[in-house]
Amino acid sequence: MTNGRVRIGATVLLICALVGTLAAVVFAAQRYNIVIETEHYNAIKPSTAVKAGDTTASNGKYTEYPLKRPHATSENSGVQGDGGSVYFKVRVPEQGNYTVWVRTWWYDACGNSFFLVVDDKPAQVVGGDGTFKTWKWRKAPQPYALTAGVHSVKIQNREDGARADQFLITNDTRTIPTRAMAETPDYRVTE
Ligand SMILES: [Ca+2]
Repeated sequence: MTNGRVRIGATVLLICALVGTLAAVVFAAQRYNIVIETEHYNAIKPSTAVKAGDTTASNGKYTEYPLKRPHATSENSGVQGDGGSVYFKVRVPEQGNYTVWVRTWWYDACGNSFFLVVDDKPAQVVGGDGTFKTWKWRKAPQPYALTAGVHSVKIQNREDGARADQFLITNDTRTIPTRAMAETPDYRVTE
């Protein structure tokens, strides 16, 4: 009798645990990792240019603020870049807080940042770190509260010699990109 009660109790606990797990799976917020190649822009404005033939860049291509001679004058003149940019339209499937990462390559300490402009929100500076001449993901300092629907993303020149390969928009705080990611064309708005 006692064994029977224990067995029933264990069975009830197991069922509760299974129902709880199922509910957690069903009701967990959907996680989205939206990845776009920078060379797949909707618009590009000089001096930002596309470069091809880099086997270390995803899809072999990237966009850059070409190196100038003399180097590193744009950010010292108060102009902050030359107005060049790449512009994208991205479909966000669900309302939420999204972090933007950009896979970038820096020339040196005077060529290590971009402006990131999402919709009409204030520009954020991406970069400023000291890892040079290798592709690395850099995160925009602040996440964005985005509605479901189409949003604009602009990567704008700030310091010459800076390159961008891909960007990632994610509502998953556990996503910490370390290498190139597969593009998600479903979220690109091409019209
Ligand atoms: Ca690329």
